[in-house]
Amino acid sequence: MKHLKSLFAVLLAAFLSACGGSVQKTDTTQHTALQVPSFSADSAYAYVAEQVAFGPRVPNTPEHDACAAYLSSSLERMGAKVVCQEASLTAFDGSVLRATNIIGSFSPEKQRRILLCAHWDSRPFSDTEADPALWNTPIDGANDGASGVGVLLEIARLIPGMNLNVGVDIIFFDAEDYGTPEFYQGPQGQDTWCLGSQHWAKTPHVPNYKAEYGILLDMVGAPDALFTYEHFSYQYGAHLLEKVWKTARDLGYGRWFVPTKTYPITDDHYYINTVAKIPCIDIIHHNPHTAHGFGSFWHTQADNITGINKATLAAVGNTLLHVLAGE
Ligand code: AHN
Ligand code: ZN
Repeated sequence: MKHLKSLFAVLLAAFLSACGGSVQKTDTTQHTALQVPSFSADSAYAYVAEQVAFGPRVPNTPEHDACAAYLSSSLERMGAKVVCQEASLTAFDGSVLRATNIIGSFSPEKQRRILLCAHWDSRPFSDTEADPALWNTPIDGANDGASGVGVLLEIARLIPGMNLNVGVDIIFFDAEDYGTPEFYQGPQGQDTWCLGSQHWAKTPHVPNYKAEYGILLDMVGAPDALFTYEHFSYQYGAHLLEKVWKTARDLGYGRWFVPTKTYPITDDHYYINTVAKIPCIDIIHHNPHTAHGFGSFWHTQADNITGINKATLAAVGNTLLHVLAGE
């Protein structure tokens, strides 16, 4: 009898794990019994690799245009209503970039909305390389660009099964990483980074677009990524930062999400806060040991697929899924 009972328990456990493999109950310390699907790190990694396989996604190149088509069709396949916002944007050197912000909306009829975003372009320069011969070589941007988009594509895949109380808009911003290179000798312009988000913040895809808040992902793929309370995120969204970092810690991701305040970074979220007036935080890799404060791969040839870690993608993705489910 005792043996029969334990056999039954084993069979039951096997049955539950086979049938409930993609659904994970949150721990009982939370008051709401949320059903949150589990984020597939393999799937997110594949989305990163697929972007990188196009080659560098530098505006005005065929690789860039091919990736735009891949991103918009992916969002559509996942059930989003997709808008491609095209614009001609002027770069630091006066060149004109044909840029496309790609917006995927889930439950567009819902009033309460959350904005999730990342940039999808990759940098045309490797200007932090020691060797000047490499400065004009574009980067793969596996981390700087593709990692955030890969996490958001996996979230997009899962949203239709989640029965959320909020609508979600996922925006892939273009022309974030075309900012003035360190070696540039010409006149120094203002606001040369984040051209796609600056355009969207001034001219959103829906007139008077509002979201309750936004979360930007930037460089969320390195094994040793540290996510801290970046200054502008804290200034405009301290409460949201605390909620997201607490969610991460409760899920066991405290090794990545560290609640210490760090200096300001001009990233896409800056314009979403100051121009679109939507409180938006930045989950961005901070490294206190480099001169520029980012990972050592930053704007170098080392920013390729070998620097992408599935566990980091999962930490960020599962945290976002739990935040969304809690709204
Ligand atoms: C500046 O370096 C001014 N901003 C960093 C924004 C960035 C570049 N994020 C990724 N690449
Ligand atoms: Zn960059």
